[in-house]
Amino acid sequence: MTANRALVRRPSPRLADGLLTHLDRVPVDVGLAGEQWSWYVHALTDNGWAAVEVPAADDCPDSVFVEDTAVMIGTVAVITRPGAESRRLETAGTAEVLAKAGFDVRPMQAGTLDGGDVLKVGDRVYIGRTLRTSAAGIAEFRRIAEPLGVTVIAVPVTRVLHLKSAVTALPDGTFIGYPPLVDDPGFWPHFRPMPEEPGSHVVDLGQDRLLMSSAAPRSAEHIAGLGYTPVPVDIGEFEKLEGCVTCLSVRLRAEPPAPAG
Ligand code: CIR
Repeated sequence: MTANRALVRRPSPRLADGLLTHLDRVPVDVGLAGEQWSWYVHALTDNGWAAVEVPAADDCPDSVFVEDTAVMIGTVAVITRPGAESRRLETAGTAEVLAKAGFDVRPMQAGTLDGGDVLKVGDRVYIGRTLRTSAAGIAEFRRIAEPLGVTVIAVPVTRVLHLKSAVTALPDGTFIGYPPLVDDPGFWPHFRPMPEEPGSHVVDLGQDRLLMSSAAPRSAEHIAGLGYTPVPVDIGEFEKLEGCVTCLSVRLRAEPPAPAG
């Protein structure tokens, strides 16, 4: 297993039935979503991330949002218990791929937690307490993760679906978000406001390159002004379902030990 791989999962033909919490339903073009997914995967591979496909889960409308099913802490893969019952079936496929790749797979046994609520910055792991992630889920995650050397910090989130729908971080540790959707901007050390809602989500591709939604050109310009290279990608069909750039992949940065024998 080489480093710099990313899990992705092809959209279900039932994508348009995906869950909505804060947005009104608008028609989703499933064909266009498939193309956008390919562009997203290309943006990863063009920037040095080999894509590892989790087999598609055609009966699970939200399965493309693979981030919600696993959280990586080095070579440990915490398999989540998604807050929406309809999404629980999605985790088995992710767990299987990660186990086969040699990661130490640890399924959560209690509470609920979505990967979209987990923001890792160095050895700190911020977890959104949301409609999807319960107090018991945070406690369970803490039980699994803290012995691995990280500190878990819980953050109440009320205005968006997941913590990372509101706040993500630049490689230098600056937190970014769109203030009307951030519960308490003052909570975050070094908070930098972004001028557009989709501008609050970045995926660190390494080498100062940041994957972002093409729906946030002014935020991209702002981020470019900080010395980073934005990599814009059109994920409009997924944004209609409360998805963002983070939720379409899980980056695997650590290399699991080679199997014995
Ligand atoms: C859901 O409500 O579960 C999906 N429609 C969207 C999930 C987006 N996931 C994420 O941001 N991590």
